[in-house]
Amino acid sequence: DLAPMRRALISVSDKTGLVDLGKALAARGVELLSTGGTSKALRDAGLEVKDVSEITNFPEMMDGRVKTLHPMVHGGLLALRDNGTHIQAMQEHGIPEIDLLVVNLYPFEAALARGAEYDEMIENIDIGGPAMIRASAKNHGFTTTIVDVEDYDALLAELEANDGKTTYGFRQKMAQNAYARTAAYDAAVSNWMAGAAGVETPRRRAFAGEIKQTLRYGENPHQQAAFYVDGGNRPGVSNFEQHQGKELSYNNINDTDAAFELVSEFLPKDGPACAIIKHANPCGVSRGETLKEAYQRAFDCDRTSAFGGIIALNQILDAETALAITEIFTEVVIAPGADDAAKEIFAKKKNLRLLTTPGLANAASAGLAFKQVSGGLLVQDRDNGMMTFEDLKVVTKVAPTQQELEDLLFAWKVAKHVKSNAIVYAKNGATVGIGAGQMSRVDSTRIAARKSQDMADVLGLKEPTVMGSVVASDAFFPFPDGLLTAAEAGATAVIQPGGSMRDDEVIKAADEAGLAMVFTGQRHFRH
Ligand code: 93A
Repeated sequence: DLAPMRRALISVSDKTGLVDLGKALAARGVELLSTGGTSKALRDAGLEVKDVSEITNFPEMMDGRVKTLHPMVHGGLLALRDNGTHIQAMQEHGIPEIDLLVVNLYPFEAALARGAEYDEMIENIDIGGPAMIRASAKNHGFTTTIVDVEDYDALLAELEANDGKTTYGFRQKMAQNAYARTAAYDAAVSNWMAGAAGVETPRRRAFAGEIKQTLRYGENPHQQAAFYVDGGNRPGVSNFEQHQGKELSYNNINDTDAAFELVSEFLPKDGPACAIIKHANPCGVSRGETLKEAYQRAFDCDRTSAFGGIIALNQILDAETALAITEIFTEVVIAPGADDAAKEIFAKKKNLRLLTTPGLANAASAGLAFKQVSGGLLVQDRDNGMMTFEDLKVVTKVAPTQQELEDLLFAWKVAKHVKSNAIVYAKNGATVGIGAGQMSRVDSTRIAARKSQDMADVLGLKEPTVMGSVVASDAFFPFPDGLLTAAEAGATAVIQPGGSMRDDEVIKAADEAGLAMVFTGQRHFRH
């Protein structure tokens, strides 16, 4: 059993809660040791503090680069209190035992977020802090290591409940958190350096995450799950504000991410857009003169599948759109804001979750995407491929009309967010048939057309909406069959990457069917 805590070393960059903590510890008779800025803050609050430099007999030097890196400090953190030779060494050198370490690190991540210059980034790499954290955490049999301001209260509660001591379980838990913190810190440094040095595929890569939410379960109820965020500031599912409704589930988060990333392809300045997602695939995407129209046309692509879907909007949710959305059951709505009238309408639907984000995500931004495979991670650049009119190459005798061109690019953007094999029919800025996740491209082409026929039946239309549409294929048509299926369904123009061995055959078939076709030269597989 340990003696009650007698000495704490506190060295923090983020001074939040520092004075209260210092006072509470002092009130328990805990002696405070500290570094420059931290000492000053504690002293200014009227507390008695000993400077680390008094113990090391060295001044803080080299702009603070060397302040706690000393055996007088590390000996006190690392010494085993039940080991004769360790105790002897402490006595011989007058090393004070440190029972509690409270450290938070130089704000490297904050410097990264504000885009600081190289030299400033370097100065924000904390060396002494992580060294102490790792030493103290190793010695958790005897020392307590606190690295998060949010744990100050838990520490004080622990001392209160245990006569001024901490339990082994508490110290162990804090040590685990401490190592995750230094790992995340070094991951941030290493990933920043990979970018700064232009290392494209670093031999080693560090990953880290911080819990945002424990989840009731994973993809299925027998799977445990939690949501970890990497501290990035990309607007979206990692930094939404939830206004109402139950907690998000694992599948909700996955689908909401898919919905928001898709709708973020459509800049607000180009007009309202809406995406409805089911099981990570869109079942309707549309632009509109108004947000309500965008929603309704997205809904009309596949009303059956849209039930219980996730809706993403590229503009602030207004009352008329909110009203239209509440006509059926929807799991989640995510938008870059919602006005008060819209919030009032949603308030009546207790189960509907409304999430707002600080803006849209930048579809063109660089970043990494991870996929777990047995024993490792596949890492690639996120698919930020963008296509403009100028990039398209017309390969058929007939060229697309202006309206077709616009729809082709629209369908192409949607296809990028549909699981392969992806086929997307679109007309007048709205999808009219989506085929996703099939092993055969021809099947996706057929399924999408059949969905359009189904909707024509539901809406009481004479002909399926796919008549006179354009079609996008996420990868090339390896044979003419898929393309001909689309033509039979009623498509008049095609967008696809091209690059098949049989491009000639496919182009010939398109010409014979009177289709216009453009090649993008870029593929959008999504598996
Ligand atoms: O420059 S350091 O890497 N060298 C050190 O020896 C050292 N010791 C503590 N940074 C060091 N620290 C860090 O100083 C702590 O991790 C903490 O973030 C900060 C607190 O400094 P101050 O008390 O002067 O505000």
